[in-house]
Amino acid sequence: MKLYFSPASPYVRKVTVVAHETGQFAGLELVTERSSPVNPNPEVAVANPLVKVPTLVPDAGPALFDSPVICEYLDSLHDGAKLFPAAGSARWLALRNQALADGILDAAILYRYEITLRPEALRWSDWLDGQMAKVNAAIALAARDLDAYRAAVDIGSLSIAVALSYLDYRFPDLDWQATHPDLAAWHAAFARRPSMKATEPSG
Ligand SMILES: N[C@@H](CCC(=O)N[C@@H](CS)C(=O)NCC(=O)O)C(=O)O
Repeated sequence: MKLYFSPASPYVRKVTVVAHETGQFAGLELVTERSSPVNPNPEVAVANPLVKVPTLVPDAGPALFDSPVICEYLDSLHDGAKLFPAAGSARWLALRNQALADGILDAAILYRYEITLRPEALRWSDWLDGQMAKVNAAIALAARDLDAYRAAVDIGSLSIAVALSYLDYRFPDLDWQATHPDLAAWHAAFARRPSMKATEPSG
């Protein structure tokens, strides 16, 4: 299986954490690609018209995107403990937490594109404030609901851990830990998992 990959992408990291947690990382051929809305990568575009990473090209069947779909696909391929709970309230909490974490990433990445890709004269501070308000509100919900998932290792908890790690990587001044010390302690412990250690971002 070929995975279009960027070592800095938190969405890619979700996929590689899932691959490590489920013992499938060695089966992935990582193809490092850079892409952005103003510089789309032509090789990724062949597999994914949205031209985003992660994109997975399985040995058979269509190319898969985006990260929730790839993660669930990988989880369907192994016989160990599942990262996507099969049914019931555990499933809905895990999927909600994945969406919450992906929402943090979506807002943080839009913020980053605004300050790195958009010409300085065209930058819009209200837009930046609006994106960061989403990030902060989503962290607050992750902190409020921590007791419901603190013992879980599933797609929801690992997505939240990856999103918080991305904030630490790209927005070190945000200091969400000061406002949410319990969440910070949980995240520090989760970040020591081998799957997280093996996928630390770079670039
Ligand atoms: N919803 C997608 C988001 C993926 C995404 O935005 N990836 C970024 C890299 S972090 C990307 O490829 N951006 C290129 C673009 O937006 O054109 C997912 O969960 O996979």
